[in-house]
Amino acid sequence: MSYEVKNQQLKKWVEEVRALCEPEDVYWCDGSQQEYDQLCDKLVKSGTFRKLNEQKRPNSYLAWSDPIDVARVEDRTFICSISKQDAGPTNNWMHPKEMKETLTKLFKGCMRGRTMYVIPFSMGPLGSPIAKIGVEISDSPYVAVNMRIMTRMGKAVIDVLGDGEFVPCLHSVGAPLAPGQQDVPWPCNKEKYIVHFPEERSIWSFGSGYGGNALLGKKCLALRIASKIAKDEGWLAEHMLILGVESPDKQKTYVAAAFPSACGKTNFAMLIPPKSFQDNGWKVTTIGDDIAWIKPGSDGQLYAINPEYGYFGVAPGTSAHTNPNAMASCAANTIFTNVALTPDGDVWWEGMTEEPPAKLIDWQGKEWTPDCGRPAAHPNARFTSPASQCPSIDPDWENPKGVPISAFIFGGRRSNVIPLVYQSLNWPFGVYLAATMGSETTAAAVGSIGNVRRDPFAMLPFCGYHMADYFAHWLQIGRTTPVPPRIFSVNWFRKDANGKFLWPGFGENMRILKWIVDRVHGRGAAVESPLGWMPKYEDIDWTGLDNTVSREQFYELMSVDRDGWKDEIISHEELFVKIYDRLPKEFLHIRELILSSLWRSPEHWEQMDPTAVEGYND
Ligand code: O2Y
Ligand code: MN
Repeated sequence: MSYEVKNQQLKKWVEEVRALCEPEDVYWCDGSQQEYDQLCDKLVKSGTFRKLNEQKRPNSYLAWSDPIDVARVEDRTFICSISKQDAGPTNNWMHPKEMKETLTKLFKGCMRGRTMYVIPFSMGPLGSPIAKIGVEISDSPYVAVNMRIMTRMGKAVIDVLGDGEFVPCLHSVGAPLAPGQQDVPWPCNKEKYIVHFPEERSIWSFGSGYGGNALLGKKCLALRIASKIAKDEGWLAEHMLILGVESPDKQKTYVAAAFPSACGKTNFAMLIPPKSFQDNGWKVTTIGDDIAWIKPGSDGQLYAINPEYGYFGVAPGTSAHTNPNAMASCAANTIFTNVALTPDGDVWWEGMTEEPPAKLIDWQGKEWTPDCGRPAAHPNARFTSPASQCPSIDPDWENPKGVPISAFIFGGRRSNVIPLVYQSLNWPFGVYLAATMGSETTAAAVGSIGNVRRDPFAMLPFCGYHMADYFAHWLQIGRTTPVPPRIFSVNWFRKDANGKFLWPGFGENMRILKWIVDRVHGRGAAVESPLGWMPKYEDIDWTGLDNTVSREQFYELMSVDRDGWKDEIISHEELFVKIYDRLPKEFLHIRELILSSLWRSPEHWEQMDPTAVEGYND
């Protein structure tokens, strides 16, 4: 140990794990640059890393994983609460005692021939009252170096920890080495367990070295365990980006937004406003791209921090066109996983450039040409980059108090039914809309809502307890927060009858964001619809878009198709029935209220607001 550790609990746990896992040696990470460089050199020597061209990609490395270890494994992820009911029907469960017996057998001797790294980390700025400390023990140096980018990691954390509490996170790739046995570049085990003990607040992960399975601060601690802590303590741990909008008069408004995967979450977190908005003084800044911890402040507002320190961003589809801020973030000091290697020692992935390079080495180490019929990068290929390198990073991104949240935005990928944007009538309606959000897994047939995967709050794989209790917790936060943020629904993916996207693209999302910010400050006009408050065509700032979105197109994007909504409401039942035992009673009433609004005749609805245009009705 190169530094003093006073925490007896931590020393005792490290000793117990050493005795169980039988590593060759134990190394306490100090988090220094020198240590990082040495570990990267070790990973280059072992064949896990390839150093990239220093001119093109300074201080950066490429790793290719085993093809059986390329993504989070939801079917091997467990919430082992004492009672099965507390995990709820949307989580895998096993009794903690039984799971501990299973895991103890797997972990016995699992680190033989390897170094055991002790990785102290803070989720959130060091010493922030919102932050939490974890200690990951791992036999993977790849995990140690990734954790240094993704979290505040090392000796400074031990100093802040003192005698305090930490979340123990035990990880092994599950590939012990016999004496003299040659290691492989990506050790892992075909048997995998990603296990959470929510009452004990501990994590055990076995068999995978990849992403969310292995970097235990992210999905395991910051979402699954933290969501349970948050429920017990009265705050929120959410799968949300946080961004700031600065208006021409320098007013700053922060919003948090949840989207299921493949909905452009990172692009939204790092949004660059259209030129005309920039010229008028609008600016978007990034606090976080994936996770938000949100706590009530003494002034009655909710304050959010990004508990992470880096991005574990998906590479394919990211380009200077789709997300220049993400490209700048991974320009240096980055670990790439499962992308392709160019002949000049740089990286490439699908969508990075319009024209693919003539030849590459793909993520499986095979020669690749554009006509070979295989993707060059794995679809879940990633870059691990320091958040500080993002050009849009907000000056307050490390503010230990967090930033005040004025709005929550929930969105999915829906080709029909869900309007471009609407504001929920009040907090409980907003909780209902977030609880019933969903995304299409494949393109929907016109008029069908058959292939929608419900992903409440984008938290389905990340909630560490019963989903219905989570909804009740959100309702309770609304009751106890004097100034709750406004809640909005967005859908950038609505299509016309010919299957063409109606909204012109991600860059234009700023226009909707501006309306949301205007609503929050009580200056945005809106009309009442059966779902909530909606902008009229005139309420959106179209500056610089030259009629690209016609009035008719806008009202098609905004239309509330009554028959479609009746089907939509019926399909909410599928989720509600699944979690019926603990479903908040409010949801049944809200469902009835939406239905009754849909049943109201269009004529009546128009009468409610004489300025409402025909396009709002079907
Ligand atoms: O496959 C993985 O382990 C990465 S999953 C991931 C990474 C960054 C941000 N979000 C996610 C996610 O699955 O939501
Ligand atoms: Mn995520």
